[in-house]
Amino acid sequence: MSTVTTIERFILDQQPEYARGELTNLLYDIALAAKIIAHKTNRAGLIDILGEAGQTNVQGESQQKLDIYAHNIVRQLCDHTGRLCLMVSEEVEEAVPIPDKYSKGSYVLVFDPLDGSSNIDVNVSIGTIFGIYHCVDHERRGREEDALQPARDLVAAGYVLYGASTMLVYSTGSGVHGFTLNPEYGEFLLSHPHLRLPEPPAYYSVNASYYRRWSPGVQRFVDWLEGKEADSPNVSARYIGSLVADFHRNLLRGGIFCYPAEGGRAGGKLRLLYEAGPLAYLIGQAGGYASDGRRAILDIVPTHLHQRVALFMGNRSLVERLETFIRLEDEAGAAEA
Ligand code: AFP
Repeated sequence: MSTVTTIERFILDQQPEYARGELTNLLYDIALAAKIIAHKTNRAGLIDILGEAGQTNVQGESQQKLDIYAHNIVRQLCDHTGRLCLMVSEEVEEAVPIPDKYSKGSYVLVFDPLDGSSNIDVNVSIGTIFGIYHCVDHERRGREEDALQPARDLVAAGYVLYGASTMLVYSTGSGVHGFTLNPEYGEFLLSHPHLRLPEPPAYYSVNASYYRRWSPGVQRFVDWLEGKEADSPNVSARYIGSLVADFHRNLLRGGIFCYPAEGGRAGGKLRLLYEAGPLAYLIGQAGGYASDGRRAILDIVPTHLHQRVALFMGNRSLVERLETFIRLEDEAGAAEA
């Protein structure tokens, strides 16, 4: 009989001997939140029967938007355990403090509770993204400064994909490991140990309808991906418009995901702290690289919680080629002007 490895067992096995189990238990909390959110998102197709957000459903319950629901599940499962000193969520403007009645832990959780939620109504995969830092100041209760750390300092990061099946993929710095939720047991089972980006990469993912808004360097890079240059790579286009789903496919098949800056702005659409940072950490752990076009995402120190950033991530050879195009076209162009 083949061995079944549950996520609990795997996380525990990976815990170093000196550890007190705080991080291990925090990862369990997130896995539990993922199961509860998966249960809810699986029923999203029944929305016409159950009632839309803001309405009352047939059981007389008031419906919440699913991303608010997901935020509340994570917050409720994590705020009282004594493992966290602070949370930052895409859904809340300010950092979310740990209430004074609960003891303060030593980790910070940053998360996007339900990314791609505009895709729910059309039954497209969506996801949760999370990152975990050590808090900086152990004396005081959590403050914004505890969260404003570069992704290089993440202790762990991961995502949950609510797709044809629900998967939880995470890293604590020793590789990237994927677990698939077995709905019969209600348990995440190890299905994708030690994920590495395959070579050669198969796909590129970008919303090409924004082509005219990009800098010449990015345009030239996308032309190159599209096969318009003699040394173009043999990659095919795939874009879902749901970050976790696009990331997951490229992680398994190899490729590059791009969300460039537009119209001369420094940032793109995606957020540094709880989207780009955790995914950059994972892609690095899988042998790839993430950049804003000029520098590693892992090195960018956020100055505010909801900061946006241009994002290119995937197989290193493709991302480095993008950086070369930006250096040649954009930076040289700026020097001439
Ligand atoms: P929504 O949450 O509004 O669906 O946005 C999803 C997202 O933040 C991310 O998941 C996608 O990668 C990206 O936006 C897609 O953006 P475009 O629609 O501009 O291509």
